[in-house]
Amino acid sequence: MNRPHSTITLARVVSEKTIEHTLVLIKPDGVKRQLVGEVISRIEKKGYVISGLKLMEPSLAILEKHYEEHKGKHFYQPLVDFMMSGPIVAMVVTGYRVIEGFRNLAGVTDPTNAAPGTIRGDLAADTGKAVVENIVHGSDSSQSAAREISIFFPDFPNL
Ligand code: RTP
Ligand code: MG
Repeated sequence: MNRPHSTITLARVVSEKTIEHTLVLIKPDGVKRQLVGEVISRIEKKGYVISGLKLMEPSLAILEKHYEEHKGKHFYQPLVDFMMSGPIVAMVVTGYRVIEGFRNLAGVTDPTNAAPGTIRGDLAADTGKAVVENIVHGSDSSQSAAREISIFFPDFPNL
């Protein structure tokens, strides 16, 4: 059955508007434990697309910008030190509602409470350190995603 032309046009506009990008980081614990492939595999199996990818050692300046909302909290300095303790993998991940969707794939911050089936629930455990080591970071809103992608991928187009 042929749909009216106006319906097809509207559907295309709606779907273009709602495709999102999010910043995902595989933190030093994930890289050290050789979980890069596992994390990427879960993202791709879910149907999201990797649009940017690099292994890097982030500078203090980058981390201070990325974590500026946490400045002054008790875990801020341990978090920055942890994020500088080894290489990380930074990614731009793209898809319909991917910001919310990746946060659901990751599970809640505390791996003890993260649901089985999630990255943090399956692969991480709280070991009582000053900072929770929980394998991945994912942007928590469209504003955070745009801000964080511009920090880690300043040349990323179309934000
Ligand atoms: P993320 O930013 O890494 O995706 O994690 P999130 O939104 O679930 O958690 P957030 O509140 O933004 O905290 C950022 C990261 O700081 C570490 N953290 N440690 N010891 C603690 O109580 C504590 N609280 C937070 C975690 O690595 C968390 O992911
Ligand atoms: Mg956060």
